[in-house]
Amino acid sequence: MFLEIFGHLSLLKYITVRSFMALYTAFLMGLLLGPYMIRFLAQKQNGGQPIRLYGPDTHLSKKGTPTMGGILILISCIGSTLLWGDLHNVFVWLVLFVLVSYGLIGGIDDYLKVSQRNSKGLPGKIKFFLQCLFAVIATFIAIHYTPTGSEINFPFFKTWIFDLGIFYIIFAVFVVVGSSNAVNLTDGLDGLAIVPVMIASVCLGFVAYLTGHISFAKYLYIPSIPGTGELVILCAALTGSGLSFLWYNAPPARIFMGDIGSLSIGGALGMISVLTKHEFVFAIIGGIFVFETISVVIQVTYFKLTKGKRIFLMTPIHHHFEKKGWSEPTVVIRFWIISVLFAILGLATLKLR
Ligand code: 57M
Repeated sequence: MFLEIFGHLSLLKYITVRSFMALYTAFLMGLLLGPYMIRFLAQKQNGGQPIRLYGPDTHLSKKGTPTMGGILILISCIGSTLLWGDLHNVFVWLVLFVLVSYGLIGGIDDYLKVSQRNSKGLPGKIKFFLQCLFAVIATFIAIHYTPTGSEINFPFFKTWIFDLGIFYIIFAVFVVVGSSNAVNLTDGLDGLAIVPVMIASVCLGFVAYLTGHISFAKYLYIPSIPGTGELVILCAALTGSGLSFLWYNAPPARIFMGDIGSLSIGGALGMISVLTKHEFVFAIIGGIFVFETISVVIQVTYFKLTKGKRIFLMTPIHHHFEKKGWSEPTVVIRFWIISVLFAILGLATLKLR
């Protein structure tokens, strides 16, 4: 919005300047709104997030913690993006569309869980159907506006580029929906999901800057997609809002993000990877989300095949380590370390090709 009003100020033309401002604006918005939001949600929810009895005992002490803190992330991220972003950029609107639509799915799910005793929330099939529907709409438009719309690129191999045609939509929907659910599964300990989300957001912002810059893209042999540079502002806003959320989600958490946060942020990250044509690189950068999801797939498959036996003590895998006796902050900080290592590996693939 500021670009439209004060566009004559040359300083505002720089993506770097606006990204910097977007990060700090989102952080301050989230930080200032936080206490009001926590009080409001605690009053409305009267009992907070239901805690499952089947789980690590340490989680029972979390009873009463309000959920749906994702509202804080959405307000500060979207607000800051609208202030500092270029509102004529279709890529920014596509990611905002995923953020809001997935936020609505998660928000309804959370609301049902906290407002009705013993409610399991929105049925899984409806949630999945809506996630797919919104992802199809977003990727359909994305293909139209991206020069290499239906192509997939692989890390390490600069000549491996395949045009999937209309089938690319299936692949892109898998990425967006998969990312959304993977972040959701990861969000099970204080601070566990939001830090890897911020790390992925910074990395994808960097990728968006490179793909949006003709010379850098050519030099690195990565797709050149004019306009994706503007996504850096959104990534910066997401990082800023994530930092403010972490302020209150740091152990012992005063608030959880809820599905309204995890589904929407996960979907948005997936969508950014689709728009920048770096879906596989994102799978490396967000390796911790992939790792958590694979642990659940292995556990559930083995559980069904053996009629009740388990490979891990409990999944998603962070619970396995809790059950082994690691304290919650130990699990969380070690998973952060692994996230940083995945992120460095993911970024290294940009040059190693
Ligand atoms: C939601 N939600 C947290 C909070 C957060 C198929 C199956 C593996 C699905 C999986 C599942 O439902 N996962 C998605 C995970 C819940 O947090 C809420 O949910 C939001 C995210 N969607 O924002 O609102 C609990 O997580 C803890 N928490 C924190 N700090 C945070 O900042 O401590 C969350 C955020 C909160 C709080 O305790 O109540 C969750 O874990 O429920 N299911 C599971 O994750 C369950 N796994 C399971 O049943 N595994 C089985 C296999 C055979 C399926 C097994 O391995 O034996 C676990 N969930 C829980 N306890 N709570 C089991 C243990």
